[in-house]
Amino acid sequence: MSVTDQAPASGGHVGRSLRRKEDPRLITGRARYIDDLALPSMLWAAFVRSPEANAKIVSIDTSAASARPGVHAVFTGNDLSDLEGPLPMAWVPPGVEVKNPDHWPLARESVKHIGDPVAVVIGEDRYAVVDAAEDVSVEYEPLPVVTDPEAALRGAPFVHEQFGTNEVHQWSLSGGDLDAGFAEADVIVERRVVNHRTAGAPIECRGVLADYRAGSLTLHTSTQVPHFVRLFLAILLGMSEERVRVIAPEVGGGFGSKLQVYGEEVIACWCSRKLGLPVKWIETRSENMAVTHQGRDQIAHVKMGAKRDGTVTAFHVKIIADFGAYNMLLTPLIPSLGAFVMGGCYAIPAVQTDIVGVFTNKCPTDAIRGAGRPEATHMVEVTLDQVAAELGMDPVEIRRRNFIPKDAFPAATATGVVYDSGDYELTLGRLLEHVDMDAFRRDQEALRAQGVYRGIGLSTYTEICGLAPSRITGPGGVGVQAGGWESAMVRVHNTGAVTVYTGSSGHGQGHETAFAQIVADRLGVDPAVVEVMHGDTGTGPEGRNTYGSRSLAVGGESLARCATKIAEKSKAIVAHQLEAAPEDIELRDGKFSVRGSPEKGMTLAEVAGAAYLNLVPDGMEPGLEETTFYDPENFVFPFGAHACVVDVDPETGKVKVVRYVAVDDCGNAINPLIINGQIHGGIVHAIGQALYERVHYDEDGQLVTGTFVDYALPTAAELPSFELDRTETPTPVNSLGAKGIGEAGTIAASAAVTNAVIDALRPLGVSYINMPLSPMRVWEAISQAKDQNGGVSA
Ligand code: MCN
Repeated sequence: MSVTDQAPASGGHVGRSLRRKEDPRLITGRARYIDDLALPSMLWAAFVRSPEANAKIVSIDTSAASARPGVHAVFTGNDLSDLEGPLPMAWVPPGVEVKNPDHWPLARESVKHIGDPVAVVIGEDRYAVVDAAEDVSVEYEPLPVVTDPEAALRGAPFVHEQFGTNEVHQWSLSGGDLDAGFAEADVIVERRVVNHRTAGAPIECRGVLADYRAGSLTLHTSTQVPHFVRLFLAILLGMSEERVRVIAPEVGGGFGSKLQVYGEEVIACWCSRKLGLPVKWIETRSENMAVTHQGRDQIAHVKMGAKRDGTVTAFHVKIIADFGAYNMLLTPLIPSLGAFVMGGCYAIPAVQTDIVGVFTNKCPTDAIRGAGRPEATHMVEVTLDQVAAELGMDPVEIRRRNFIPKDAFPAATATGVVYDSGDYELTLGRLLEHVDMDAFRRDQEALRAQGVYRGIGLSTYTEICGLAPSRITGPGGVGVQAGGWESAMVRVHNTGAVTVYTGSSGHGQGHETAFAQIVADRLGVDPAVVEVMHGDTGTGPEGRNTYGSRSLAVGGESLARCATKIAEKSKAIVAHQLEAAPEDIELRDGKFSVRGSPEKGMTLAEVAGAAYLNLVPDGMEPGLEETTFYDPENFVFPFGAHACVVDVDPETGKVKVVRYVAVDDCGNAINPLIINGQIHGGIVHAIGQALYERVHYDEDGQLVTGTFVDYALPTAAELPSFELDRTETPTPVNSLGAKGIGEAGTIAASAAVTNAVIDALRPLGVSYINMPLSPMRVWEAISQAKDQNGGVSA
């Protein structure tokens, strides 16, 4: 069942399930991705990448490659010595030492992971440059490799010798009296929770087309963050920022992996400037698997204490976070994002998260959908079920006992993070209307008698999104070197058509539709005549782009405020034209009309006509265009309750998801259809991690899962149709009352799947298991439990 088709109470466009405006071009092959773009005299780039996971570069011989027909140049790291600096890492938390080795776009003296680029070949033919790259002869002196983060923390070999350690940093967030919490606990549960490494795996791999001409640079790149890329290109290339334009055309998914400033972007621009011709590079899938940043990869030692009645008294988490070989844009920040919601939706009086970042000889990690919050949610939700089992309590009951009550909002957690709004009983209650637990337990019992091992798992989550408030994300807060606002510009044309510019940079989320709905309602027009422009730094104001489910709560609110400014100006113009008082003008049925005399009014087109004919009140500027920068006071905290039902085959260990029910609350809905799409994608992402996907390196640092044959992505064939429902608890943080939804499914689902598998396996003596719940891992856990006659397997 779904609430998606309910009409909104307001009668406007917001709250309606409009079909996405962008879809016709996307599904009829009319959209333009990087690989559809070509420029006259365009050259192609191919990279020479390290086959070694850790090695000194002894020599590079480019002569054979350079001599090939059509090759214009071969560059190595030393050729790029005029770059103004290495690739950026933008997290500088006050008082925390972060070891940050220079990370050059082309390796200079050594390589630190498989795929590290050592040279680039530029030539006329897309395929000939790949052949030529194979002719570049690189002599490496292999060095000892470390891939296991726990081993890396114990000592040598060191990924970066100069530090004499593999530890990147330590960071903690705590609140409440942990010792007292554990002292009053009747049970204490400790587990080792492994959240393995995953890939972003977008449909479109990365790609760039750089064009430097007449002192200006234009880069087309498949990115989530064109404004960040422009800033760092200007800095690294020593150019004035207004001479750099970055355009993200259609982006075929990012899932966090395109929230980055990548070396290939810098190199293509540098080469274009050097050679005076456009340069294009399209990433192969194998490259994407090896060198596009990956995510998760945390090992947590969790400890939760609770009283006999189920009240959780303390939660302590120690995380070892595998950062791979370098810090990328936000690498060390990612586990900290999880720490902000480590207490989940529970009133836990003492919570502490201690994070240690570690270098290993693997591809760097950074934000992948959820970025730290899926890991935290997994820790708290799985551990809570373990505590419930220890106490012989029902998983529903233990959650209810610990929920932050709805009248406590805005609610400060133990760590001082203030949750904006929530009603956790509401979403759980709604979930239980869909899932009859008593009936499920009876069926489960009956099925077991027939040899079917069915289990159910819950995940009641809250997350932190709407990544913004500068006071928290900026240098004075957690230390990202960027303000957290978002911009908007609304331009009403002479005819009343509207073009809006947003600094958010959507790449599959449906912004063009949802944002048009918001503006349409504030201006009394049809969303069809509202065009949403994004992803081009050459148009619209400065922007902060798309990640952290921020676009609606920050970018959408910015647009709403901007449209309200237009509406206010329109009212003043109408009042002037109709000789009424501005406060008597209301927007009603698509017209700015005089209250009480609906026949006396003007449409937006008529207002725009007056504004451009300068028929405006004395002292008012002509035209109908406004700009807004909006920086919220707080994050927003969506929440929900998910249930997963699985069948486990005890003979093979294969897990099948037979039912998935999700009740989410992202505040007021702008477009329920889009919300459902986001939740669908999010849940699949997490089920993928729980059951199938794992980036795996062997001990020598070789990537074992370099293709989609080895890295298994779930498809519709493996999954049931999801059952979605929604409640609406508005946030007081913004005027839309809306929170984010882009990552919620991913944040919630892996714990629900894992708890379901454990529930199914309990009769076989398995009480705990870590992801990925592959047939082999599950089968081993069952066998081990049989041998031990019941016990914990990890
Ligand atoms: N929305 C809504 N009502 C709400 C909340 C959201 O109608 N109350 C709509 C928004 O208007 C927007 C969409 O839902 O159209 C998602 O909005 P939001 O939650 O603000 O998230 P963002 O747009 O900032 O998207 C970022 C988020 C992240 S962080 C990742 S990663 C991710 C994701 O979105 N990557 C995606 N969803 C993705 N979807 C696609 N197709 N491709 C990706 O790469």
